[in-house]
Amino acid sequence: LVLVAGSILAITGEAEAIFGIFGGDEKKEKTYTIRAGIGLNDKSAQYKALEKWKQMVEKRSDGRIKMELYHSSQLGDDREMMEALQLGTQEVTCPSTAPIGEFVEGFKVFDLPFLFPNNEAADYVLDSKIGQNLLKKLEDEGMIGLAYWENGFRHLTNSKRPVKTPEDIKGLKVRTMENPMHLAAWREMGANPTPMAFGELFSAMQQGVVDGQENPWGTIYLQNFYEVQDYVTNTGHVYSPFVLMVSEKFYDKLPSDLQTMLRKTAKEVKEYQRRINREMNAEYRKKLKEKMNVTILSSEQKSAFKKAVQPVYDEYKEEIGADLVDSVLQKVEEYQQQ
Ligand code: TK8
Repeated sequence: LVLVAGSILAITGEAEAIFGIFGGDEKKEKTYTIRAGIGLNDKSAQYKALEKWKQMVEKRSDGRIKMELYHSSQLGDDREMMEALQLGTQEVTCPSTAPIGEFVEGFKVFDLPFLFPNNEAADYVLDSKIGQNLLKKLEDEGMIGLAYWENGFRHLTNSKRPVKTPEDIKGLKVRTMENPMHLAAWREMGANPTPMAFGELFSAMQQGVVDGQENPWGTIYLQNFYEVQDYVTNTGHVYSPFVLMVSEKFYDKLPSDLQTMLRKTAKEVKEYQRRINREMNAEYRKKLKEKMNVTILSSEQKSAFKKAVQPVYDEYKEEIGADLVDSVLQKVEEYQQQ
């Protein structure tokens, strides 16, 4: 009996395979290669999460998808990699939202200074309809947004002096991400900001082309920024989300089961990525005390920075979309009332 049942199963299996081939579903037989590139190095939470995603994707696609990972801007900087996704010459990248704002204006909303009071408020807004609708907008630009991962709260480092007040920032040459709103915020704080790709930053600091930069604790530590920067202040002036995205040109070639699997796994890994990123940021904040002069601001001291950047809200509200800005502010408020 067992034998009979076994051979019936075997026949059914074979029949299905033959059917599959003659059924014309050629896509199902094909294999695909994903080249995924990021700006941070292979010690980052971003890279560790990509490794996890690669494992999942290769396993769940039964080997139909193979993923190659590239870190440290090996495939280009955030903006260049997004352009490659548009052209279909690269399949996956995971930029900060700041450079995305140059492709889809609405993304600038998340880079408004001091928007999110903490990580959880960011999760609440990003994972809500508002965040998801913005991801959809990427499709008009040839990119499919899969999930929000996290870069994190950014803090100011510099090679000149401890920063305790906005006055201390006066005249500092600060590198910013490529987004005019970030430039405006640093101008309001009295700095002399310059936009620059992440891959050029270390040598720019080393050569004194810029005095400072801002990034999360993990990046400051793991990219060895402390070798060329003596001072860090926990400004926490903005929270940077990452967006894991895939080229629409590539995505459209995939059979629908693989499309669904990519979306699902990207969201599953999101939880892991955010968790280890937060753990790492906390750990490296401590470790940086051995490497740098660390200034921790009181909430009163922090208010002075908040006040200094307020004009950026009025300056950019229309450009971002007044309704969008209001709905995000309302959502943050809703989070705080919970
Ligand atoms: C990495 C960038 C980087 C960002 C920056 O590609 O440019 O400072 O924080 O992490 O997205």
